[in-house]
Amino acid sequence: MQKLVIATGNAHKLHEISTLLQPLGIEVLSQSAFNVPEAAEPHCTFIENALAKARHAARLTGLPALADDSGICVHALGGSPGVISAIYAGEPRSDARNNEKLLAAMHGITDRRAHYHCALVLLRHADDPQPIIAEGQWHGVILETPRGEGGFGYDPLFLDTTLNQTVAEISTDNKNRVSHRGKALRALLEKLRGEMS
Ligand code: ITT
Repeated sequence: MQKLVIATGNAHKLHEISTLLQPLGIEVLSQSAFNVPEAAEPHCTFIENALAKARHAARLTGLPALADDSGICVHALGGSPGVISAIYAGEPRSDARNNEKLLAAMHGITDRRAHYHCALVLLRHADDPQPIIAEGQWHGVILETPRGEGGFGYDPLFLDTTLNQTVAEISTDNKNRVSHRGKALRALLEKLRGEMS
């Protein structure tokens, strides 16, 4: 595989995934370079939505495609916002309003445990019957006030209790070392290598 389309419209995800794929020598292309419009994400599981996005991009570009569907799952909220993390506070999407809504929903809740989940699907072509699938999780807690300027989404509220830093306080490289996306991508690459050997 020489070229790979990253099936996302999220520039932060694209940056994290491209950084992780850099050592492989694959030409990583953004779906926006092909004017691929946003895919529908009607499903209630991360993995189904990731498959839908990868298939959409592979079909429209004629190239292998890798999609990421991810979100934050808060234990005390029964796993919410989950698959609707990007639009938790409605359209137009806004990280600031999503964070405010999450803080309001967790007002007075002492169990602050949460995890990020990432599902990755790689399709060699649109009708690939054997998608390469990998998932990863990152456990932490939701703070009561945001901290840090980096990252995106819920990163200023998500504290890694081992590092004692929010994700918005760490670099992309450090995030990729421990994140849900980093874990999923390393697992995916392991499967890809196994297949090519
Ligand atoms: P694409 O569908 O185009 O990939 P998206 O942002 O809409 O972009 P998702 O539907 O997978 O992607 O929603 C992911 C949302 O989950 C994202 O917008 C954030 O709100 C949250 N999220 C996922 N991973 C995150 C991370 O590493 N840091 C912060 N928030 C994250």
